[in-house]
Amino acid sequence: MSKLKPNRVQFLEYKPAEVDYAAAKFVVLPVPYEATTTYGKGTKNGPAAILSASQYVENFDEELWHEPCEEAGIFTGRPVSVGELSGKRVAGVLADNKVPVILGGEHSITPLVVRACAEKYKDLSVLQFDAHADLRDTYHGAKDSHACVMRRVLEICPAVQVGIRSISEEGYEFAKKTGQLSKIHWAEHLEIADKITTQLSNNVYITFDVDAFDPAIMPSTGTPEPGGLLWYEALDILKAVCRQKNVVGFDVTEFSPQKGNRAPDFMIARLIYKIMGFIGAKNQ
Ligand SMILES: [Mn+2]
Repeated sequence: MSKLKPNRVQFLEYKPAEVDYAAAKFVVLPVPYEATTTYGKGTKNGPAAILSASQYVENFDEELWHEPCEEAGIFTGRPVSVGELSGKRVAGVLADNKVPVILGGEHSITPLVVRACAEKYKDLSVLQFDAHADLRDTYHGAKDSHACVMRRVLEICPAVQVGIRSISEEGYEFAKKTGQLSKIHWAEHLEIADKITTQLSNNVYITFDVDAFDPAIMPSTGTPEPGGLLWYEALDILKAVCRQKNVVGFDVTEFSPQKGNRAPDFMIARLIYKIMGFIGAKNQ
């Protein structure tokens, strides 16, 4: 069993002394990493803002009619560096049969987590929520840029992309050539959740770039795009996937909190707890 120290601020209103790694199903790892963001900055402040907002999230889920945190257990570890993330940290959590929940930080951390998940779960696919296809091979000379995330992921396992409304010519040509185009669900013509689910394998990792949401409800992100998902649209897809598939881990990235606007912080805290509830509900 991994020996992780609890973070001072836990997800939801728990004190560090009240959480138990051994009994937890979900292990939250804050990764306040920011190196390649290109437009708005501040995603390194994302994890702390999410944890802070989560203190005010109601434990009881109004839709599931129970307290997911009481049934599954949530442990929040201390902030993790990218070096630790690419090392054994996620692998250790997976080896303990827990679901890693990664709080970004910029999106470029995702391939590191996907690689660890793919080593444990052979039949893995990735479900990406994002405004951007992120299919460039390099961006500003870097292969590990946040604009190349899904290109790196596709080197590891298949992926389905949802909410997309921005793609480079290079990314489009790549998607056309490789057949990935059929797995891109454009924001303007969002498929029903079941269509998306049929393209996924049984073991699924979810990467949720918060700019998938309409910037009207999610302005707190570095590269906002007009259009995009609303709250219930996102939940419908997540619910279907979590109920029909084995979701082995997930991340939420590119969240850059803005001073004076707390609604997006709270929405992301609730999004994370919703996903936990949907995953937990499946095993009842
Ligand atoms: Mn994006």
